[in-house]
Amino acid sequence: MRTRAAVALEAGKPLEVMEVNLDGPKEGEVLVEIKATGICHTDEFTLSGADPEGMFPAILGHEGAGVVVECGPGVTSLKPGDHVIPLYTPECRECEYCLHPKTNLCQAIRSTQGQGVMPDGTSRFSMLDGTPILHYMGCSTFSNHTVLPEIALAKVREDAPFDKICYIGCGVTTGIGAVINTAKVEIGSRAIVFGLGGIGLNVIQGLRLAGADQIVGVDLNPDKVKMATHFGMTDFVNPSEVDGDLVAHLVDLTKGGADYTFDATGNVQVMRAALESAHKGWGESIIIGVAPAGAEISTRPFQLVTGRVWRGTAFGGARGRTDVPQIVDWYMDGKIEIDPMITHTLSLDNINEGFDLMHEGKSIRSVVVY
Ligand code: NAD
Ligand code: AHE
Ligand code: ZN
Repeated sequence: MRTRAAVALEAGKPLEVMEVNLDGPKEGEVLVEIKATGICHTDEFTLSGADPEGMFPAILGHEGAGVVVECGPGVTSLKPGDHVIPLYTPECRECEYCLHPKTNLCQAIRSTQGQGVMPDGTSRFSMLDGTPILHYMGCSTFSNHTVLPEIALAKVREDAPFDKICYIGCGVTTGIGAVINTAKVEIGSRAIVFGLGGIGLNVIQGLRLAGADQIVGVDLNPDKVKMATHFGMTDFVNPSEVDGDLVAHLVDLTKGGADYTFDATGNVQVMRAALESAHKGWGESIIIGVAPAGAEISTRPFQLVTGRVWRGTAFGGARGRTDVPQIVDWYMDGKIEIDPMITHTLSLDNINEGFDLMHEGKSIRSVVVY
């Protein structure tokens, strides 16, 4: 079939909206009509050329929601008409990782996914002249139609609005999951969240859900304060307004350091500050941000010797097929909020505006509605 997609032809260039060819689903695969997709900072990261796994031409996008159109041979858990959220972290329920209680990082298709192809080693997308186009994070939600493996789709309830629940495909689940699944924050905790964007705000709403007493937000952009306060931030720190050392200021503000700190910036200097503002003896720092190729984290080992813990999380530690339908229920039941964070709604033709808004710090989430 033919479909319309925003194609990343090369790093650092705007996406180009065009008609592309899409082959039907093969064994174990599913054709999905994408109804809406968010634009995550990770899409920008890959488009910028900073992603060691970035390859072009590719169809980016990994925060979508849509409807099953056709199932390939052997697909048993989905049927045409089902509402689904694509999963860049699949859940095969069979691999060593899925069977281990301590991780959500299903590895069943990770190597081909990283190469931009389906599990059989080929792409379903191509230009009208036949040139192959790569998939991205196994999702490619910047296309009106896409093909995914069955294990990379969460079936969700049909009364949930696509233009909101698409955000559960990455940002919402990553932020809330980092608190609930990865850090396992206890009631009464003190926490610091670095970066009050599409992920950091969801960390904040996760912290409120978990019953944290103090939620400090740190961002260079003061325009983020209003929204962060709405979601539960109790104190705001703008590093550019702190006299002297940021870490010392945060340790003082949290009466000795935070029980939990979260990096949602992708900046390795910020990651260090996050680790070092965690409480001596027990503070845990969770890295969520994705850092550019070649970037490395550092700290004095003494920081860890004296009891701080440095950890990371992908997709908030969520097992997508199991946990995503539940998070959709939380949204539909009013337990979590999504609507205020979707600050801009765009058409596919205007998708590059979403990247401009992100660069200008004017959006939290831009959502493309097909
Ligand atoms: P975003 O652009 O919406 O938000 C980033 C925020 O960080 C902005 O508010 C910005 O002002 C702030 N910021 C930037 N530099 C800062 C600094 N030095 N000090 C303080 N604040 C600073 O991005 P997002 O969509 O929220 O994504 C955040 C990060 O999380 C990105 O690196 C993204 O790639 C990553 N991410 C990781 C996962 C995962 O599974 N681990 C999932 C989604 C996103
Ligand atoms: N390709 C990058 C790493 C990118 C990365 O860390 N991705 C996160 C999800 S970000 C979603 O917005 C992730 O899930 N990582 C686990 C995985 O297996 O990719 C690089 O540095 O190579
Ligand atoms: Zn993302």
